[in-house]
Amino acid sequence: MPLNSQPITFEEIYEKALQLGWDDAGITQAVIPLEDAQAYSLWLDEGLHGDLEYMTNRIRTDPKQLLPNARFALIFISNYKQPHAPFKEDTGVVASYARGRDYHNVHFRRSKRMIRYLEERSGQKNIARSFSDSKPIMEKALAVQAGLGWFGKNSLLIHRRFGTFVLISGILTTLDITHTPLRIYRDARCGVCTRCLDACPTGALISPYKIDAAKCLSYHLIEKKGPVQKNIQEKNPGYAFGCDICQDVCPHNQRSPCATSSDFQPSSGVGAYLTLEEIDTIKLEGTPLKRRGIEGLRHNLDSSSPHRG
Ligand code: B12
Ligand code: SF4
Ligand code: SF4
Repeated sequence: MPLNSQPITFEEIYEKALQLGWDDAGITQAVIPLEDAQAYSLWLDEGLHGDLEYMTNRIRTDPKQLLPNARFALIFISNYKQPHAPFKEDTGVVASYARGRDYHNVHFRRSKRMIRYLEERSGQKNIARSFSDSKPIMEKALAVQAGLGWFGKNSLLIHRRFGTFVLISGILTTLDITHTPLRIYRDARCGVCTRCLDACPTGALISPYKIDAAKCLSYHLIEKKGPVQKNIQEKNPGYAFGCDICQDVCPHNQRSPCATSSDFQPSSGVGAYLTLEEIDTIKLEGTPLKRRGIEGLRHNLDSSSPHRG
């Protein structure tokens, strides 16, 4: 039996999302806009995904392949902004998103509780499927459609309030949810600014809104196996894992608030800095660095040169 026979409203989901620890939420039809599907197709055709084989799974433009009869995508935002950590000699900087707990796990736990709530509230089972960088689906495109922000030239979602230092998660659902559509920011909003393109140390932002993944430090220090290529090593200004440069320079991040969730605080994970000396004793379990492993992090640290101004 449903908890309550009234139609489910987005307002109650929003309240629940804040209780579960998310910082914002939006709703949109479970459909990827044609322009995003086309931009993705072009990006693949140009080979800009590098060796990221998982990116060639074209079902990411069709959420109904993940959940047949999906009507809506609920999109949730976690602000993870951290105080700026300057580069230091003989020490590698960990990208802000990776200093605390692994967001995949954090979002999985929160989504499980949200789905249980939706099931109890509707009295129905098998009505939802969650994702957070864990399923083939275009998360930023859905977040834009849900009115949560817009695309920046650094190719990231710029959230209306929190800027780019946000992580996305979502739930597809077959339920009907009463809501008032939010304003959608589809148009380009960076104006003449090109700070992210100018600051990228590897030239990965090859043109506005377009990234060559295989040039991005994040690809080399997180995704790729084995030692870091020489030409990339030379351009790494001092990162041990990931890269924040195209976000650090963005004007939309200058006044946004730092994260309040304990999950994303450096004290709950590896923190902002790593050195070769501590690498064997560091606890990677439950943090994003687990993906790269000790050997990979050693390669990263070998490659991260101190900032040369
Ligand atoms: C593949 C991937 C990567 C790759 C490639 C990055 C990329 N931009 O695609 C690599 C390994 C390099 C990477 C790096 C990072 N990633 Co990543 N990554 C993804 C993943 C799995 C897919 C992204 C994707 O669909 N790419 C395909 C291309 C075609 O899409 P796109 O670049 O977004 O292009 C769109 C826009 O450019 C737009 N567009 C095109 N032309 C135009 C023109 C105009 C005028 C406009 C307005 C728009 C527009 O249309 C395109 C399609 O929507 C997502 C999770 C997910 N499932 O969505 C996370 C995700 C994008 N990553 C995330 C993060 C946090 C990062 C890093 C910051 C990590 C770090 N600190 O090191 C860096 C940032 C690098 C960067 N500048 O993008 C977050 C981003 C949150 C946000 N604020 O947007 C996501 C959403 C994960 C999550 N669940 O939170 N990532
Ligand atoms: S994360 Fe770093 S290397 Fe990748 S696009 Fe942004 S500035 Fe360039
Ligand atoms: S740095 Fe400038 S161009 Fe890049 S995303 Fe931010 S506002 Fe847009």
